[in-house]
Amino acid sequence: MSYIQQVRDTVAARNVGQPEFMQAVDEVLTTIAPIVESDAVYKNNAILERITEPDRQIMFRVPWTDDNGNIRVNRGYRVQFNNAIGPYKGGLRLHPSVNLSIIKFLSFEQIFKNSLTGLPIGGGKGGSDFDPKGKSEREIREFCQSFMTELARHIGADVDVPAGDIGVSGREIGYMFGQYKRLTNVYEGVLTGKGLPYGGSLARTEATGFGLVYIVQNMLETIGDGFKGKTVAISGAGNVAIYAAQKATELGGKVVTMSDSNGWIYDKNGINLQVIKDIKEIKRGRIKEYTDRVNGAEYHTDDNVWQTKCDIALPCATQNELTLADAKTLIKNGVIAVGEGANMPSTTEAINAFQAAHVLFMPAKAANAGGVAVSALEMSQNSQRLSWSFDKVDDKLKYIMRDIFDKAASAAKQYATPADYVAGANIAGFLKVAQAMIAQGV
Ligand code: NDP
Ligand code: 2IT
Repeated sequence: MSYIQQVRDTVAARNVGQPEFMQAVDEVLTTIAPIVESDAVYKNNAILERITEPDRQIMFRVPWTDDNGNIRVNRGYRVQFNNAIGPYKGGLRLHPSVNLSIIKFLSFEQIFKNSLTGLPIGGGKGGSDFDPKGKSEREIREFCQSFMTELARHIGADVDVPAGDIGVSGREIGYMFGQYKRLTNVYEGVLTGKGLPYGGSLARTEATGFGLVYIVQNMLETIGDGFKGKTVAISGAGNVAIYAAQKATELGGKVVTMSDSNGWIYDKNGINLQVIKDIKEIKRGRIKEYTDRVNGAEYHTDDNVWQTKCDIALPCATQNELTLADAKTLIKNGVIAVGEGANMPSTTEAINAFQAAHVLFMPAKAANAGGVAVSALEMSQNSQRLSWSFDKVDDKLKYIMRDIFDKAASAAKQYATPADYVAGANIAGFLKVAQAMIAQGV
């Protein structure tokens, strides 16, 4: 049995009932095989056994009281996966679907994504099965404070620096930052995605969506193309989706779909983002309201956005939201490029179908790395006690996305198949972390 297969079987036996985590591990192990099999140094140092086992997994009780005075209990998580190249870094997700498998897959992916950014950040992720939907401002604040009361003892500006993810935006980061400061009496860049008045970075809000569009544009340029004149389907209507839609539109694309967990909208004239921002960022409403405000727009609850004919597809909602059947529909409708704004939004079978059909495909670890990259720039600004202009951060983001593209493209060419950015991103991300782990001993 090959070393890779042996490790894969051990990881599967040790993590029973964690399908998302195994999906992420399988993809990485399969694609880095050429590297690992070409040099005994990885096996001799047990790099695969080590890189698939988190440094530590923290699970804790989060008690809070609702507006009716009932005591409620959620489960909190922080999985600190790997700090070979920097402090653990990665978001916090608040969603009822959160479990250990989901946090572990996200944390594992973060190792390679963060490595690709070229910045000194390790891999971590956390969150809770708390459902922010329909909660009052007071309930959100109390939950965040209770969550941080335990999390605070495990994090720090040079230890582990959480940020936002699904259900966690500037509001939640603010409450958590305030509680960390009260508990520790330390004013430090312990969280990123902070508000601008207290250490947040300009362009962090935009970074993931903008970065996604920058790297997809880089990928399209390899075939002499770009966003201009293209029809773009986007899923989700949260932080990543909104700023991906904004940049895609700025580059001349027409975004015709967005969605939330209840349904999706189609606007043949191109989505009006001011309306979306008002519904989602200000009123925290449902996407259905778009049709009340924009003439001619359609709202659907059957099927999903991938039924729409488009040139470019940007899944920006959640894991496994784009299946083999969706991929086949997109391919049949002539899709040219797919860029993953969400983490692991395409199933393994969907990715295989895109690659077999020679659709340009940029995987999440590369495609959505702009968010965490600007988080790392926020850490730099906090350490320097400076704040940079929007344009300075945005320029750095563009450069970083181009660099990630180059690294993934050249690793694909050298070790796998040209334009296989899945393999390229995994290999390039892995090499740096593996070298650091070997250098630092067992
Ligand atoms: P938000 O909470 O801002 O938005 C999430 C969006 O996706 C909402 O429209 C939400 O709809 C929808 N969604 C979430 N879960 C589901 C689900 N189970 N089924 C259907 N729709 C769902 O999150 P973000 O935009 O920050 O995150 C989106 C994706 O991008 C996630 O995969 C995240 O891990 C990834 N990502 C985020 C980064 C960031 O900087 N924020 C960085 C890199 C990746 P509803 O409101 O109805 O729940
Ligand atoms: O998945 C991700 O990269 C994020 N949610 C952002 C993490 C961060 O630390 O900014």
